[in-house]
Amino acid sequence: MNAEILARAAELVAASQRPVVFTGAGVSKESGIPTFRDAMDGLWARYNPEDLATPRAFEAHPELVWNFYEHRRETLKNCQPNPAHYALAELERRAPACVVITQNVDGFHQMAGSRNVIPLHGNIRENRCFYLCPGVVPSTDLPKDGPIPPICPQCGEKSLRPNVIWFGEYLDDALMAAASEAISQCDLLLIVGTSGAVQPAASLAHQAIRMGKAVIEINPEPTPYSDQVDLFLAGTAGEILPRLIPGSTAIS
Ligand code: BV8
Repeated sequence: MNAEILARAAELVAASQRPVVFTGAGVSKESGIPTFRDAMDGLWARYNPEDLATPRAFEAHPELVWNFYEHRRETLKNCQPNPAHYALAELERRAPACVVITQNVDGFHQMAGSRNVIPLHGNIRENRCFYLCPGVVPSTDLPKDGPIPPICPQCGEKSLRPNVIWFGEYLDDALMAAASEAISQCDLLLIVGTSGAVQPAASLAHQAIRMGKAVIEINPEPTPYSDQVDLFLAGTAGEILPRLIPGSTAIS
């Protein structure tokens, strides 16, 4: 890591009053969560997540898709937020206007202490009725036996489904509007651990670039953003963020 680039980035972060952080699966990699473009493991090796994370796949193969999410929830049980998540929570303590816009569904930003989080793609720890019953059912409250997928306890008819946004489903308008507004108001955007492949979320970083915001990207690999940002820091989130935001403590 080039010490000069790192020092410049640390200066921008320290001076920022309204930072926004746009995160993807890479920020959770050092927690032990495979990214979307990592090869799937074991039983799931032959599946592409994007083929399973769709309403059509759920309607055609409800048990397979449900078990795909149960597998991911099981993985989550053995994982914790990593220093990258804690550094971003510390950033919010120093700059209370800080907003984290995340594509991730693992809830680790919130667990690490970030409060202004916009979870564009939902929360894998919750479920909702496949039909339209209101409310969510935490995975911890699911029945231990009975049909797979479980039946919605409200309508008693339709299956429950993970409370995430699948490919081919619209994002919540209010969340996208809040994310776009945060980008408009920010004085610095950090892009951390995303390939920028998934729309319309990826367009938010392009909005900041178009608006001439100061933009720093952290990723071990270059992405479509990298030649348009002010500073590209080649490295991992868990290694770099604590150096940009020193003093963050993991909440025990
Ligand atoms: C929609 C929840 C309208 C589910 C997810 C143009 C405009 C609008 C839509 C589209 C469009 N083009 C195509 C579309 C359709 C589609 C899409 O974007 N497809 C892509 C694949 C081309 N978009 C949609 O369907 C969206 N809906 O547009 O509605 C509509 C309606 C009907 C018909 C058409 C359109 C909904 C998208 C939401 C999908 N749901 N998650 C679940 O999790 O199961 S997205 C999923 O991918 C995850 O949330 C993940 O976060 C996200 C994005 O990927 P990344 O986070 O970037 O992860 P990735 O693995 O790609 O990259 C990881 C990066 O980390 C890499 O760069 C790597 O180098 C880096 N890294 C690795 N280690 C580290 C690291 N970085 C830092 N530190 C490390 N240690």
